[in-house]
Amino acid sequence: MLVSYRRVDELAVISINNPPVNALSHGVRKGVLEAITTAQTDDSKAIVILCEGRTFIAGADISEFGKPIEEPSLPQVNAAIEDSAKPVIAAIHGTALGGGFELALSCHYRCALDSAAVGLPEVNLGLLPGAGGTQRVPRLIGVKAALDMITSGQKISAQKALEQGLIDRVFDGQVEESALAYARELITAGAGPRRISEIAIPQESFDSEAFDAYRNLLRKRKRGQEAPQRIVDCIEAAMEKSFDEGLVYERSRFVECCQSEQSAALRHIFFAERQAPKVPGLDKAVAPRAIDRVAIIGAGTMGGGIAMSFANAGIPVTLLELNQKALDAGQALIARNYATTVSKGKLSQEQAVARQGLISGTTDYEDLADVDLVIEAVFESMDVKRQVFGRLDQVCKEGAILASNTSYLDVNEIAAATSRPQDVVGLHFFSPANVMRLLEVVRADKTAEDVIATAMALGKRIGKVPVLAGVCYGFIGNRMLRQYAREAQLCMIEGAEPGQIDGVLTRFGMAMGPLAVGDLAGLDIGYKARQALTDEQKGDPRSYCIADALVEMGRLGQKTGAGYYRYDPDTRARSADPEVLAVIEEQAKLQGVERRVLSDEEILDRHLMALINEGFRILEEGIAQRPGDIDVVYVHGYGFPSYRGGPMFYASQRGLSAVYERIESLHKSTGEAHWAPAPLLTELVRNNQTLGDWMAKKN
Ligand code: 3H9
Repeated sequence: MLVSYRRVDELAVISINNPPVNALSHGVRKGVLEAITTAQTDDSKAIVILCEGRTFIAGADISEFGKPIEEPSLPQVNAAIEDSAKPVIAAIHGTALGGGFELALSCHYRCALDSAAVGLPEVNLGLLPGAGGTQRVPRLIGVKAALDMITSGQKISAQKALEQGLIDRVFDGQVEESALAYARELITAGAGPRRISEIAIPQESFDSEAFDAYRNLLRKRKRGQEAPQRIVDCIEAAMEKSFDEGLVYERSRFVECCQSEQSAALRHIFFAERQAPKVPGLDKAVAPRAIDRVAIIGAGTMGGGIAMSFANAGIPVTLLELNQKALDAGQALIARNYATTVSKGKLSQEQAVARQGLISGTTDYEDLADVDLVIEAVFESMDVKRQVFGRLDQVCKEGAILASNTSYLDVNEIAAATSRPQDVVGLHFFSPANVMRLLEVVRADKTAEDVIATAMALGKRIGKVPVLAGVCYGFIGNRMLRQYAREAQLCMIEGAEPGQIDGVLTRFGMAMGPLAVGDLAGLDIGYKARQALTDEQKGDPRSYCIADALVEMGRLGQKTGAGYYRYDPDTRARSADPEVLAVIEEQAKLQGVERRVLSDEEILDRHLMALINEGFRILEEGIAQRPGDIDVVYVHGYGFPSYRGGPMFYASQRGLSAVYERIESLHKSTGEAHWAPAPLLTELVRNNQTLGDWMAKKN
């Protein structure tokens, strides 16, 4: 039963049981409405709404969005709760989120366990609170605090909610027992229904200018996103309109958001993130290995960031470097990173000290004898990696997982340097590793099933989104990135300036343009990698000659103050550099390219189509398990705008036949083999099928 109703003496208890997160599906809404109606007719004196299982209601049922709304809607349920003639008390444990918190706000009193949290995260799904949240929250905490809470979508702790007045009572111990005691207390005190709708919004100097200033702030902070702007509209309406008119206004804006492409994209990413760690075909009986102690080889930026990811999750880490000096430098960098986090107020000094205390250092491989997992994060060279793995094979205990953080290299070849390839896996983190959420888990030919199960579970434990990838040059993300980066080079030599290319892509929503990213990472990295290749392996010189010329001039990117752009030594502000234009023009001449004006549309399409076409190849080869996995990789590892759902979702939204035609036209106009439409794309378009059809057939 989704919703049950029972009496405990003079109290009516409405209990919701819709695992895993008590989402407000149609059945739950109907059940709550019926129970509230029943409670009006008996001799109960107060009504308590609580949830079974691990959490209070985590929101509307997201899988119902995009389908026709079945009545009762949540606003109808909430209206019935607020109208109740008897006091209604919400008893919160776990998280009360979105529609779940809005339901609690319709109750007359809210109590919570001290471990609980509340929030309105709708904005993360391209939505706004559509069941009274934008109208009730400002009445309780004021306009500014409501704007901050609802546009950020961040959860707040029960304690903070108590201080703000969003919750009336916080207790520790057992939720039901404490909530019933609180309800009895209210009855004894003669407390009746207390409706937020009847509260006037605290007077503040928030006029239309202040609202516009807030909208402008959000244009920067939530670039390209529509829902945050609509949230401001609703909160402004809360100030200007009556409560009932405000609700009507909120509802209409909610429906608009719900039908938007942005919300569809963000909902796709929400489910894709949760789908990604699942590996079909993996025997469910396979138990993950226990990981209690981890070692990282290499204390550079990457190794240090990985070490922090584990320490942040409470897992002890040993950091190994070749010599004490390098180790000291690595540990100093970690200390600086923690200090910055403390100075930003994101961590307390004690927490930082505790986390840092979990990271110890060594220069001796013998100290790794007891660890359960080693992650190698050394220089990207097969020889060096094979040496490291040979050494790990000698010192690590039986059953230890040996992982490489390689970004491109063949994990089978690395595994072959050990006598235990079944224990070897790729764990590809993204820089800065303590911040970026993506983790590519690379399954080599002989990687054991329980190693994959462990990697997926561990990824989640350390707060990452793990995505399974097969072995190929660059796995999912970097393999696609090569095609994308290549287009940036070709657009440049054919006529575009760095600022135009980066501008087009950032306006599309990418966190940074490809050339600014190159400058940030350092142009010497790609240059060095190319030096190890033959001319044939390097491919078309037009796709790297500008980068090579800049490196040879000493322009390595931000670290030398100049790359594709010039950087102010003090502020790091970037500006266009005529010297770069001269280099581009010279290289175009040398390559016999006649420069022309490229439209923004051409630039955007070429970059996106390059990603998409390679994505289809990756899917067909089984390097990625599903289109959603590719989207998760691009959103969490490469700054692709989540509100566009990732490259494969974008392709589906644009229409596969339109995408095919665009790629085929690029193929025809350039004559380049890499623009040949991927066979899977061609097949789907020919059969008038979608990626969803393909996945359904595959499973
Ligand atoms: C809203 O409320 C709109 C209203 O304002 C207006 C209405 C009119 N629906 O994340 P987990 C599934 S918008 C459906 O791994 P955790 C999830 O897919 C909503 N399904 O667990 C997964 O399924 P599976 C506002 C949902 O413990 C399983 O539950 N609310 C929903 O790490 C476990 O999820 C939100 O945005 C849902 N609402 O984290 C909250 N939520 O096992 C969204 C979860 O098949 N949810 N599932 O893969 C969360 O943030 C996290 O799930 C939560 C638990 C923190 C609750």
